[in-house]
Amino acid sequence: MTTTTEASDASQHAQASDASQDAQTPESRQQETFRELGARLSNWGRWGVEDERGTANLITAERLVAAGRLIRQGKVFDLGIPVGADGPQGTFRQNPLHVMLETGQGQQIPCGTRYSDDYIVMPLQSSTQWDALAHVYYDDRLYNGFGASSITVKGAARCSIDKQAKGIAGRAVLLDVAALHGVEWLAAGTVITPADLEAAAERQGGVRVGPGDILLVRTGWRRKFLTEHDPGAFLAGEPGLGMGCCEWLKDRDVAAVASDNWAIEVLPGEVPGEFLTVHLVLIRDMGMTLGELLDLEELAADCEADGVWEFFFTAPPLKVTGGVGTPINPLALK
Ligand code: UVW
Repeated sequence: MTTTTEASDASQHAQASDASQDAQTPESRQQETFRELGARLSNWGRWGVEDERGTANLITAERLVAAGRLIRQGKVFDLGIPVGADGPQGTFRQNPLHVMLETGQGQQIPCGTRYSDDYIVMPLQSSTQWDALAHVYYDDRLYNGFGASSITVKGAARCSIDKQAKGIAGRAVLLDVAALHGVEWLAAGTVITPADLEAAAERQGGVRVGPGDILLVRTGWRRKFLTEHDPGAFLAGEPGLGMGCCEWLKDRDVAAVASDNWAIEVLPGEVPGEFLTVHLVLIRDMGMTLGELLDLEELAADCEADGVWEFFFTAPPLKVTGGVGTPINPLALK
């Protein structure tokens, strides 16, 4: 249930957005703080005051049917990184720990039956993942105005990942920004701008990114890890989306964005002293779920070879009750 304060917060945010839109000029946009940008691009209230799915709502039945028609060649690409000890974590998150509970050895079961079982201990953010809409927030408000007190040690009562259980699946487009610039990977700190996204689309035959689409952005950062096997260098920074891309995504009504780096956004960020501001605007203000640590290498090579940069994409979240993220193994189907 939404409290009155929360509902009125959603509507105030929407009004602030309208007012701020009227006042914009190209010059003042460059000066915008992330709070102002967030207010201008806000989707609070757009799908109702109780909504916890955000831009996933843009994947309509009609768009899903059209996306299904993109499966023409029977090719399957799995975009998840291996879930195991050799992953890119090692600083504030650990790699998944996989432990065998049973190997079959020493079991005494009639008729000789033996079985193996296992379990896994992992941060939900340590492998290929979706961020839930409860993953980041500021000023004590989550997406759609829900209070930050809805996140406790028991999990997120609002905007948790299980609220996205019916998605995310639909038409996806890969934009290869590393290939656009002719490099194996972009350097850490490289800001991807709307002009880069436009130029990548142009280089890729003018592929269109439109309403309800899932956008995959390749920076080459996965290839860097596969080449160097250096979690420290992988996590020290990254190339990624700059703040300007938030408006580009909103203008196109993109449903979700995912990348081969660990935070989708450029790090260090564009404003010294600020951290994860693209996350804040996309997740908290626009209600957009972010996909991180995807392996886009095989898919990018195939798209380059056949010139087809659009496909059906599916990456169902685990229904972790109250979870603020989920491991996924996304599939791209052509
Ligand atoms: C943080 O780094 C906090 O989040 P993410 O895994 O979404 O990049």
